[in-house]
Amino acid sequence: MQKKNRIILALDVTSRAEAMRVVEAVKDHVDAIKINWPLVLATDPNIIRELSRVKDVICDFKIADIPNINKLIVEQAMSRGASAVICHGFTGDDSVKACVDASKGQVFVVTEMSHPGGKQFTAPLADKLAALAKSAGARGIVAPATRPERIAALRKIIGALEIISPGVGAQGGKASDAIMAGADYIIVGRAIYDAPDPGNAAKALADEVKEAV
Ligand code: O7M
Repeated sequence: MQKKNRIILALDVTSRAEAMRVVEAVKDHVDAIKINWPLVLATDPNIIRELSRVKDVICDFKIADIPNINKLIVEQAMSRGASAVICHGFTGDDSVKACVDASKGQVFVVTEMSHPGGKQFTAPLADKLAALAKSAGARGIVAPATRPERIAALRKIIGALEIISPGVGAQGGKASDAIMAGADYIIVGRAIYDAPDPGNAAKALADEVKEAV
Protein backbone atom coordinates (compact mmCIF):
# COMPACT_ATOMS: atom_id res chain seq x y z
CA MET A 1 0.00 0.00 0.00
CA GLN A 2 1.22 3.43 -0.88
CA LYS A 3 1.79 5.70 2.11
CA LYS A 4 -0.06 8.72 0.82
CA ASN A 5 -3.04 9.59 2.99
CA ARG A 6 -2.02 7.33 5.89
CA ILE A 7 -5.62 6.24 6.37
CA ILE A 8 -6.89 2.67 6.34
CA LEU A 9 -10.66 2.45 5.96
CA ALA A 10 -12.26 -0.04 8.37
CA LEU A 11 -15.13 -1.18 6.17
CA ASP A 12 -17.37 -2.63 8.88
CA VAL A 13 -20.64 -2.44 6.97
CA THR A 14 -22.88 -5.41 6.36
CA SER A 15 -23.90 -5.29 2.74
CA ARG A 16 -22.05 -5.33 -0.54
CA ALA A 17 -23.99 -2.31 -1.84
CA GLU A 18 -23.13 -0.24 1.23
CA ALA A 19 -19.50 -1.34 1.05
CA MET A 20 -19.22 -0.28 -2.59
CA ARG A 21 -20.98 3.03 -1.92
CA VAL A 22 -18.50 3.92 0.83
CA VAL A 23 -15.44 2.72 -1.12
CA GLU A 24 -16.44 4.72 -4.19
CA ALA A 25 -16.86 7.86 -2.05
CA VAL A 26 -13.56 7.59 -0.14
CA LYS A 27 -11.14 5.75 -2.41
CA ASP A 28 -9.08 8.85 -3.24
CA HIS A 29 -8.54 9.65 0.44
CA VAL A 30 -7.52 6.27 1.88
CA ASP A 31 -4.55 3.99 1.21
CA ALA A 32 -6.10 0.60 2.02
CA ILE A 33 -9.29 -1.11 3.09
CA LYS A 34 -9.46 -3.27 6.20
CA ILE A 35 -12.25 -5.80 6.29
CA ASN A 36 -13.43 -7.80 9.25
CA TRP A 37 -15.88 -10.66 9.83
CA PRO A 38 -19.09 -8.55 9.60
CA LEU A 39 -18.59 -7.75 5.91
CA VAL A 40 -17.25 -11.17 4.92
CA LEU A 41 -20.09 -13.00 6.70
CA ALA A 42 -22.70 -10.64 5.26
CA THR A 43 -21.40 -11.11 1.71
CA ASP A 44 -18.94 -13.85 0.80
CA PRO A 45 -15.16 -14.31 0.77
CA ASN A 46 -14.95 -13.11 -2.83
CA ILE A 47 -15.52 -9.61 -1.49
CA ILE A 48 -11.76 -9.66 -0.78
CA ARG A 49 -10.96 -10.03 -4.50
CA GLU A 50 -13.57 -7.48 -5.51
CA LEU A 51 -12.26 -4.81 -3.13
CA SER A 52 -8.64 -5.61 -3.98
CA ARG A 53 -9.31 -4.35 -7.50
CA VAL A 54 -9.84 -0.90 -5.98
CA LYS A 55 -7.37 -0.79 -3.05
CA ASP A 56 -5.07 -3.03 -1.05
CA VAL A 57 -7.15 -5.15 1.30
CA ILE A 58 -6.09 -6.07 4.82
CA CYS A 59 -7.99 -9.04 6.20
CA ASP A 60 -8.58 -8.38 9.86
CA PHE A 61 -9.63 -11.85 10.98
CA LYS A 62 -7.68 -11.42 14.24
CA ILE A 63 -6.33 -14.89 13.68
CA ALA A 64 -5.69 -16.67 16.99
CA ASP A 65 -5.33 -20.43 16.66
CA ILE A 66 -2.76 -23.20 16.53
CA PRO A 67 -0.12 -22.83 13.79
CA ASN A 68 -1.79 -25.20 11.31
CA ILE A 69 -5.15 -23.41 11.43
CA ASN A 70 -3.48 -20.00 11.30
CA LYS A 71 -1.63 -21.09 8.17
CA LEU A 72 -4.84 -22.35 6.51
CA ILE A 73 -6.73 -19.13 7.28
CA VAL A 74 -3.91 -16.93 5.96
CA GLU A 75 -3.57 -19.02 2.79
CA GLN A 76 -7.29 -18.64 2.10
CA ALA A 77 -7.16 -14.86 2.62
CA MET A 78 -4.02 -14.34 0.52
CA SER A 79 -5.26 -16.56 -2.32
CA ARG A 80 -8.37 -14.35 -2.55
CA GLY A 81 -6.34 -11.19 -3.01
CA ALA A 82 -5.54 -9.94 0.50
CA SER A 83 -2.40 -7.81 0.72
CA ALA A 84 -1.98 -8.43 4.44
CA VAL A 85 -3.63 -10.10 7.43
CA ILE A 86 -3.99 -9.36 11.11
CA CYS A 87 -3.33 -11.89 13.85
CA HIS A 88 -3.22 -12.00 17.63
CA GLY A 89 0.08 -12.63 19.35
CA PHE A 90 -1.06 -14.19 22.62
CA THR A 91 -1.16 -17.57 20.88
CA GLY A 92 2.65 -17.61 20.92
CA ASP A 93 5.56 -17.33 18.54
CA ASP A 94 4.88 -20.54 16.59
CA SER A 95 1.33 -19.40 15.75
CA VAL A 96 2.48 -15.92 14.72
CA LYS A 97 5.34 -17.40 12.68
CA ALA A 98 2.82 -19.58 10.82
CA CYS A 99 1.00 -16.39 9.75
CA VAL A 100 4.27 -14.72 8.78
CA ASP A 101 5.31 -17.68 6.64
CA ALA A 102 1.94 -18.13 4.94
CA SER A 103 1.70 -14.41 4.07
CA LYS A 104 5.39 -13.89 3.23
CA GLY A 105 5.72 -11.40 6.05
CA GLN A 106 2.51 -9.43 5.42
CA VAL A 107 1.17 -9.65 8.97
CA PHE A 108 0.23 -7.09 11.57
CA VAL A 109 0.13 -8.32 15.16
CA VAL A 110 -2.42 -6.87 17.60
CA THR A 111 -0.80 -5.46 20.75
CA GLU A 112 -2.74 -3.29 23.20
CA MET A 113 -6.35 -3.00 22.06
CA SER A 114 -8.02 0.40 21.75
CA HIS A 115 -11.27 -0.17 23.67
CA PRO A 116 -11.57 0.20 27.48
CA GLY A 117 -11.37 -3.58 27.95
CA GLY A 118 -8.07 -3.52 26.10
CA LYS A 119 -6.48 -2.32 29.32
CA GLN A 120 -7.49 -5.48 31.16
CA PHE A 121 -5.46 -8.21 29.46
CA THR A 122 -3.81 -6.81 26.34
CA ALA A 123 -2.17 -3.71 27.87
CA PRO A 124 -0.05 -5.62 30.42
CA LEU A 125 1.21 -7.89 27.61
CA ALA A 126 1.58 -5.30 24.87
CA ASP A 127 5.35 -4.78 25.11
CA LYS A 128 5.94 -8.51 24.85
CA LEU A 129 3.50 -8.82 21.94
CA ALA A 130 5.32 -6.03 20.10
CA ALA A 131 8.67 -7.72 20.69
CA LEU A 132 7.20 -10.98 19.41
CA ALA A 133 5.94 -9.24 16.25
CA LYS A 134 9.46 -8.03 15.60
CA SER A 135 11.24 -11.31 16.30
CA ALA A 136 8.72 -13.31 14.25
CA GLY A 137 9.29 -11.16 11.16
CA ALA A 138 5.90 -9.44 11.03
CA ARG A 139 5.32 -6.33 8.94
CA GLY A 140 3.98 -4.34 11.86
CA ILE A 141 1.70 -4.01 14.84
CA VAL A 142 -1.74 -2.67 15.69
CA ALA A 143 -1.57 -0.06 18.49
CA PRO A 144 -4.27 2.16 20.06
CA ALA A 145 -5.01 5.71 18.87
CA THR A 146 -7.00 6.04 22.09
CA ARG A 147 -3.68 5.96 24.02
CA PRO A 148 -1.10 7.76 21.86
CA GLU A 149 1.53 7.50 24.57
CA ARG A 150 1.38 3.73 24.11
CA ILE A 151 2.03 4.13 20.37
CA ALA A 152 5.21 6.05 21.23
CA ALA A 153 6.30 3.41 23.76
CA LEU A 154 5.65 0.51 21.39
CA ARG A 155 7.53 2.30 18.61
CA LYS A 156 10.68 2.09 20.75
CA ILE A 157 10.31 -1.70 20.87
CA ILE A 158 9.63 -2.38 17.21
CA GLY A 159 11.96 0.10 15.52
CA ALA A 160 11.13 0.47 11.82
CA LEU A 161 8.16 -1.92 11.71
CA GLU A 162 4.86 -0.30 10.72
CA ILE A 163 2.22 0.82 13.21
CA ILE A 164 -1.42 0.87 12.16
CA SER A 165 -3.65 2.53 14.71
CA PRO A 166 -7.40 2.16 15.32
CA GLY A 167 -9.60 4.11 17.73
CA VAL A 168 -9.87 7.44 15.89
CA GLY A 169 -13.26 9.17 15.99
CA ALA A 170 -15.96 6.89 17.38
CA GLN A 171 -13.65 5.54 20.12
CA GLY A 172 -12.38 9.01 21.05
CA GLY A 173 -8.87 9.02 19.58
CA LYS A 174 -7.56 11.87 17.44
CA ALA A 175 -5.90 11.25 14.07
CA SER A 176 -3.16 13.86 14.49
CA ASP A 177 -2.26 12.62 17.99
CA ALA A 178 -1.79 9.06 16.72
CA ILE A 179 0.36 10.18 13.80
CA MET A 180 2.47 12.49 15.96
CA ALA A 181 2.98 9.65 18.43
CA GLY A 182 4.49 7.53 15.66
CA ALA A 183 1.68 5.70 13.86
CA ASP A 184 2.25 5.12 10.15
CA TYR A 185 -1.46 4.78 9.39
CA ILE A 186 -4.68 5.39 11.28
CA ILE A 187 -7.54 2.91 10.93
CA VAL A 188 -10.96 4.59 10.77
CA GLY A 189 -14.40 3.04 10.50
CA ARG A 190 -17.55 4.69 11.83
CA ALA A 191 -16.20 8.26 11.65
CA ILE A 192 -16.07 7.73 7.88
CA TYR A 193 -18.78 5.26 6.87
CA ASP A 194 -21.42 6.64 9.29
CA ALA A 195 -20.73 10.26 8.32
CA PRO A 196 -23.40 12.05 6.27
CA ASP A 197 -20.75 12.46 3.55
CA PRO A 198 -18.07 9.75 3.87
CA GLY A 199 -15.93 11.33 1.15
CA ASN A 200 -15.77 14.66 3.00
CA ALA A 201 -15.12 12.91 6.32
CA ALA A 202 -12.21 10.94 4.85
CA LYS A 203 -10.78 14.04 3.18
CA ALA A 204 -10.96 16.02 6.43
CA LEU A 205 -9.05 13.26 8.22
CA ALA A 206 -6.48 13.09 5.42
CA ASP A 207 -5.98 16.86 5.76
CA GLU A 208 -5.58 16.55 9.53
CA VAL A 209 -3.00 13.80 9.05
CA LYS A 210 -1.04 15.85 6.51
CA GLU A 211 -0.79 18.72 8.99
CA ALA A 212 0.51 16.34 11.65
CA VAL A 213 3.27 14.71 9.58
O1 O7M B 1 -13.31 3.42 13.79
P1 O7M B 1 -14.20 2.39 14.46
O2 O7M B 1 -14.16 2.47 15.93
O3 O7M B 1 -15.56 2.35 13.89
O4 O7M B 1 -13.59 0.95 14.04
C1 O7M B 1 -12.35 0.53 14.51
C2 O7M B 1 -11.84 -0.63 13.68
O5 O7M B 1 -10.54 -0.97 14.16
C3 O7M B 1 -12.67 -1.90 13.76
O6 O7M B 1 -12.62 -2.51 12.48
C4 O7M B 1 -11.95 -2.76 14.78
O7 O7M B 1 -12.03 -4.13 14.48
C5 O7M B 1 -10.50 -2.30 14.64
N1 O7M B 1 -9.70 -2.35 15.88
C6 O7M B 1 -10.06 -1.65 17.00
O8 O7M B 1 -11.03 -0.90 17.01
N2 O7M B 1 -9.31 -1.78 18.14
C7 O7M B 1 -8.21 -2.56 18.22
O9 O7M B 1 -7.56 -2.61 19.26
C8 O7M B 1 -7.81 -3.27 17.07
C9 O7M B 1 -8.53 -3.10 15.90
C10 O7M B 1 -7.97 -3.65 14.71
O10 O7M B 1 -7.98 -3.15 13.63
O11 O7M B 1 -7.27 -4.74 14.88
C11 O7M B 1 -6.61 -5.22 13.81
